[in-house]
Amino acid sequence: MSAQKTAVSARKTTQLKHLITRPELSFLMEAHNGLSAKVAEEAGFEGIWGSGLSISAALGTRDNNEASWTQVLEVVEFMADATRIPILLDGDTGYGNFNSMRRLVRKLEQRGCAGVCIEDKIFPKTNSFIRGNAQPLADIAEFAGKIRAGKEAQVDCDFVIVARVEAFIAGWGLEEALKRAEAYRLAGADAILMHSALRSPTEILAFKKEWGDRLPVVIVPTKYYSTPTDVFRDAGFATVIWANHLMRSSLTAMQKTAKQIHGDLSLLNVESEVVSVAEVFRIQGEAELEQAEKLYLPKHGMTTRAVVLAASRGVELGELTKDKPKAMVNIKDQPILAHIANSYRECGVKDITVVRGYKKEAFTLTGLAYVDNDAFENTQEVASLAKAKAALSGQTIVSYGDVLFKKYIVQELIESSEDFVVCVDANWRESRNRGRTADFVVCSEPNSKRAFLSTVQLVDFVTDGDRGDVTGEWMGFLKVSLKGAEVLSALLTRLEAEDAVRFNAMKMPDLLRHVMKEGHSVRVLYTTGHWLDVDSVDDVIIGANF
Ligand code: SPV
Ligand code: MG
Repeated sequence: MSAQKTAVSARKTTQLKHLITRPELSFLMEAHNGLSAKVAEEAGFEGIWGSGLSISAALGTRDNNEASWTQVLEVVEFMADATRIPILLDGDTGYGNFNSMRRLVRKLEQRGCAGVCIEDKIFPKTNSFIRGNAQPLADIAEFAGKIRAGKEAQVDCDFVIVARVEAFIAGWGLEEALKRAEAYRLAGADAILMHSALRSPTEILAFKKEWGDRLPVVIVPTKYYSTPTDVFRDAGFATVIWANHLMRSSLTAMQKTAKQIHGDLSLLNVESEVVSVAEVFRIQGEAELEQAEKLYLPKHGMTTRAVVLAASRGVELGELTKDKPKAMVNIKDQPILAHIANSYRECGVKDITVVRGYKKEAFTLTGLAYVDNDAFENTQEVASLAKAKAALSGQTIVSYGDVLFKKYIVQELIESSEDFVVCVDANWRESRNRGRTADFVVCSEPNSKRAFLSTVQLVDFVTDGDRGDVTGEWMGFLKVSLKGAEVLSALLTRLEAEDAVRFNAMKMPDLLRHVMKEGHSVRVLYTTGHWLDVDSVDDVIIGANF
């Protein structure tokens, strides 16, 4: 079910009543738990038969009321929760006398079950196909009282009570079947289920001929399965129940799979024979939960991904990057990229996509997703980011493969709620003094106690660090929210389509300028230090103490 409100459809009780009373033949498919109920619904069935045989079998018990009625109720509740179509529960004999029946009806209504079928046998019952002839039938007046009690107990006027006649099963013949059906009709039953264990439909056809249309008639052709459905349709039956076929087919599959795995001690021969776990997640409704998490979880509880741009060589490191890109140069016995990945992981960011380019075969770290910018020699950062567009599908932090950082920087980005957020180092003068090329920025206000309390916005990028209006240095981090990721993704597509040559020359500051030009504000988080842009051999040495 979607997290959004959906239109209220007819009550399940009303739906079931309609299925049983409409002129057109209807079909109920058996289910015995939430999963099989969903399977029945997805196949297109309009209603479910909560089979006593299948539910007891699935619970590993016999169809002799070994499972208590409240245990059955639990199963039915899962089935009702999992589906929108109505359930007619096989309520056996009503699990006791008229009083048990009253309570059963009320509880079924409370649990979202649309109707119940009770059979005129004695508690504890036995399945109709096991020594049917030897089965005693209930006293007609006692059973009629049970039906009346059930009908008077129901709160919802459309709750359906079906009276099941076992006269043919017990070998009593047509006259007894008609007498019982009539008594149950007079007691208020909504329909008659006429059961038969013959291989042909003779008994139920004979009954229907005599009975006419006094009440709708439901049938269960488990034994006379070879009868064409049109025979039932032409005879004017109301509903056909396919009573146990999901349980039986799953048993076939489970027996085969268990035997195969036990024999092989390997999964190789079964994997292609069973549904994927992805299919299991689909039917469980995992996608809805993902959507709901986006709607209801606070932002910091949201999964954040990272995209690390690491396509360039880093010529400024000379010999160090002859055989490997800068991101794979070691600092403290580990590649720079390993330090970056560890810092991200410590902040709970596990889904990390790295854009490779120069010497891509040198990226030997595992646990990272790689995408390639094979045109790295003729393109810039934005073209690399475009290669990772698929990763821009939720809150994402984009950063560089040569920037080391303390984890609080990432934590602050994760906790920020704005759609576009950048980190700016207010100690920018240090960079300027070291003569590095840096992305200096002008922000809506300089770092100060007041800035801490207000929301500072990015105004522009400049290359001249001596300009009077410079307030810091961009550290290469951009966080985009779910919405920001969508905007960025669309912008990348559009810019590339508009002018590929210009696009290929674009750096991240150019992209951020476009973001601002489109009317989106970019929030600035000030920090002071605690990051290192490795762009010289000296930095590699400094990094050892970072
Ligand atoms: C059931 O499905 O549990 C039924 C139908 O009651 S039958 O098994 O044919 O009795
Ligand atoms: Mg049954």
